[in-house]
Amino acid sequence: MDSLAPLSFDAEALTSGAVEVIRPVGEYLVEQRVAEADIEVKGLNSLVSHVDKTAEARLVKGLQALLPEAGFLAEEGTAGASDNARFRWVVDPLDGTTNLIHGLPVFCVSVALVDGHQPVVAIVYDPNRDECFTAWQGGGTHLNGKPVCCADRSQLSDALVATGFPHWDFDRMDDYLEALTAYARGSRGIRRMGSAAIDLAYVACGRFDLFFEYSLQPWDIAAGLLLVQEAGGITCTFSGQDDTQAMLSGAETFAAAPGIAKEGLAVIRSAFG
Ligand code: 2AM
Ligand code: CA
Repeated sequence: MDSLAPLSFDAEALTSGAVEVIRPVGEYLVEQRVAEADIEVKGLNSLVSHVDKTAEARLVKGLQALLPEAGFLAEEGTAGASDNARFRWVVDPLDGTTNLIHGLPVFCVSVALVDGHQPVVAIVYDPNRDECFTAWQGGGTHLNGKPVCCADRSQLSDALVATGFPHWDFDRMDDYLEALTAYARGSRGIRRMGSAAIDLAYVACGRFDLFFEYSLQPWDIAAGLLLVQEAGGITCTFSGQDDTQAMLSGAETFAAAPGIAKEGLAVIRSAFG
């Protein structure tokens, strides 16, 4: 159950402190080259290397010092799960691992602090473009310190749609392809970056108008959800539920600029319904 009690810390100051921890980790990522021999396979198309693990250990150490009472949910499991803590840092040390391994400069560090299931602080740092997206609850979304918001487009036909192709869970592939077909016909175009955190950050700053993907993990989307919410966008499940627990699971992620959310969600409902 999500807590409604006031936060026991200054969210803006905590965001600034977290950025100081995250930036050097992002810079570390761009310096890395990963040899094929160093890659471990966690599951189908789920790759990890010493880079992910080193980055995560550095993040956990730095974030732990900022808010000692908070637990962790981190992709590589560095700090262990801490289900009983009210606050948890949800950490993806390297979102876009496959891109980094292939030398494609599209990856980021994604960190959120969640209160129950609601993200209250979010940072997505793209070290390749030195773009730091931040948000804290009630404070709006910023890109390198400047306020940003979702696009003001009002028709799907003018929208740029982002998605992630299914890469390990193919159960809903037919529904997914139906949605992809409808967006290909009905929008300005479709992009696939390979980092859900960057996709959501781009919805938050108006570069993308809509993002959808299924079977993600909490660390892929926790920060990005708050970035979109604080930028005036809509976030929900494929059935349109604004349910923080369901959304944070990553099972179904839909995010859109407010003016096209209804039309965009109708496509998803029809395809996945
Ligand atoms: P990761 O790099 O942290 O694993 C996009 O589809 C999302 O799925 C990304 O946020 C990415 O997070 C995750 N993902 C895992 N394996 C992937 C793969 N083989 N291709 C693309 N994305 C993958
Ligand atoms: Ca990820």
